[in-house]
Amino acid sequence: MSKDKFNYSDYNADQIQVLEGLEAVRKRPGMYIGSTGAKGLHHLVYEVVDNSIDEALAGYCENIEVTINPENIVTVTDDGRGIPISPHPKLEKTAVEIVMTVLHAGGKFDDKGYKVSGGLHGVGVSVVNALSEWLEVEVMRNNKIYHQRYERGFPVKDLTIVGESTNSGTKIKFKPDTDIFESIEFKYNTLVKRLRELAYLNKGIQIELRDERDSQIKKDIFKFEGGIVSFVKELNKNKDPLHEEPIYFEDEVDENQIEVAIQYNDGYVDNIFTFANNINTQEGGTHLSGFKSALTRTVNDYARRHNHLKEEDPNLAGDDIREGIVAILNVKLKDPQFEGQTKTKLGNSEIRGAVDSIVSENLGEFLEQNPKIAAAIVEKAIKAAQARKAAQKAKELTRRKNALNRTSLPGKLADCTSRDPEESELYIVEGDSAGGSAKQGRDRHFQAVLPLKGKILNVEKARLNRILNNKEIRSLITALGTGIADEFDSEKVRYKKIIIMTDADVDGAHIRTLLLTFFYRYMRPLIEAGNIYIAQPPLYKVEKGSQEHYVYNDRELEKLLAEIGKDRVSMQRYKGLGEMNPEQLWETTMEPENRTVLQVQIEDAVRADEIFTTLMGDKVPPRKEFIKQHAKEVKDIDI
Ligand code: 0RA
Repeated sequence: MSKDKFNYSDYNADQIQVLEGLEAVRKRPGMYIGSTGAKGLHHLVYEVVDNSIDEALAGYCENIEVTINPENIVTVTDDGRGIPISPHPKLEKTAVEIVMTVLHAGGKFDDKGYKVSGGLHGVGVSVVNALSEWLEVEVMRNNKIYHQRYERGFPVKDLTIVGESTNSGTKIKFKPDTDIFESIEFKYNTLVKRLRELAYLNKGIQIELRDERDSQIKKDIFKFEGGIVSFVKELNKNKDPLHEEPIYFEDEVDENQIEVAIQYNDGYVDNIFTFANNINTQEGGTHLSGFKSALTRTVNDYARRHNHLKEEDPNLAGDDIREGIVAILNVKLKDPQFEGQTKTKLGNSEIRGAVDSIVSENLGEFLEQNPKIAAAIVEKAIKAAQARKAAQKAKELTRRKNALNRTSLPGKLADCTSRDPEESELYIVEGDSAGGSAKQGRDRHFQAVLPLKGKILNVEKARLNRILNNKEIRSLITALGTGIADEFDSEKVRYKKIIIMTDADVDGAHIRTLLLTFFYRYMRPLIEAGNIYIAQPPLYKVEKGSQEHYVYNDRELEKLLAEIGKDRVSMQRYKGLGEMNPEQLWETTMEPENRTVLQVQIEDAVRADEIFTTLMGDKVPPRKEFIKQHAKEVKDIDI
């Protein structure tokens, strides 16, 4: 066998591998980017940006620019070293072509051996290439500009020199493939959220976003010298902090970087956001558990040493110490292991101890050096502990002595006969009159109804003991069967569908927000599991001759009237659920075959927290601003 022939067949085998790799991505895009919906589409941008961020973290890049061009063509530019263009000794291709066409090739050329992107994305730019109608890469390196074009992943010609430049960097321009994605319309605000978050998590990097699709160009520049300290301040901007400057420290253990920023406010909820390699670890993990145990131990140690706690006092509980905390825990590790349902739970066991020791050491030192702040934090935790003790009795009232015995259920609950949570539904209904209709109209085999009188308490403004003094909330907890606070157990939920049904007016919207705030603050796992829904009662009943139509929004109404004409039409606008008789309520809003229910999801925990604080907290100006900004949307919901 001649040498040439040998090389030829070797080259061929690699070529086939590339073909198969890109083919696999195009065949099952969901495996690589999660979905072919909006989420997957935006992942393409994050994937490219992640590579630029890695280049910045290696110390070679300061500016990243993302532009949405007309026709949803995206350009990502950075001023890093530029993807290497040298021919690969074995594969007979340039390095840039390998990065663009071989799955997970990025790291192969990496001398730093440290890649931050991972987990959800971190699949490599080759995946973006495979899923793009076309992609063009431009590399500035060695005083030259190199260019190559690909179509659906395959190079249409070799890398060529197209000019000269004394700068260095990479520009990747791509058009997502309409054969792959449901829509290729990029959402500016979705990109804003992620790019801003990246700028917070990687201090000093400037990320610019431009939208040039309209003649009116939109543009934002994100750069935070303060990094996660700026992030924490931003999260607390509508709250009253206990101390002006966030507590901040960073350290490195075995090449794992750990940084923490903490600022307490005078509120009652805790907000700890954790990130691993720039990924929001929504399901927590080892870094979070290390943080929590160090925080609890360190504050208790301090409180004892400085006699805030007497010898006979029990330790403060973790929940008490976390009341009012806003914290960001940002770790970057060499080899992240992501677990959990959504792959957002960090699994690396070595990071638990690393975070624990860094937090106890640095936080301990901070408390010793800042006795006023330390006292404020400890005193707040002591008050929280007292309130928790006061809530104990009320909490017991929500605990059903015997899950099989229905006599301990609230009197107002019309329970269903089924005891299988999988098929059971709970309608939480505003007012006794609508509650009455729902009770009569329901299918009692699997539908339970709990009417709530008036407004439930705003949980954003009260501690647990006061919240549990509220009868409506106690009924709700008992009906759900989950218990509350440290006793909360989502496995015990008696209904897998919990449907909030309120009137289509301002009061209804308020009650719905109060309930959602309660679920978000105290029963978040139910939201995360997709158990919470919002009923969609019709807004109008339109009759013409013997025909009856139920209409759910104004757009639908216009469409219907255009179809059936406006004359001899009689129209009823439902102001409340109570105006519908039980049959109508069943047909339009409760019958599984006909109804629409909206599943409540937490798209973005940072944003959700901000919305609840703004809407339910006690600062008026930001609420006014929020309502002003969203007035148009509000009008659409409630005319
Ligand atoms: C492989 C190796 C090196 C850099 C890169 C890839 C790189 C990739 C992208 C993607 C977007 N921007 C990028 N910047 C760099 C190391 C380069 C060297 O050693 O000179």
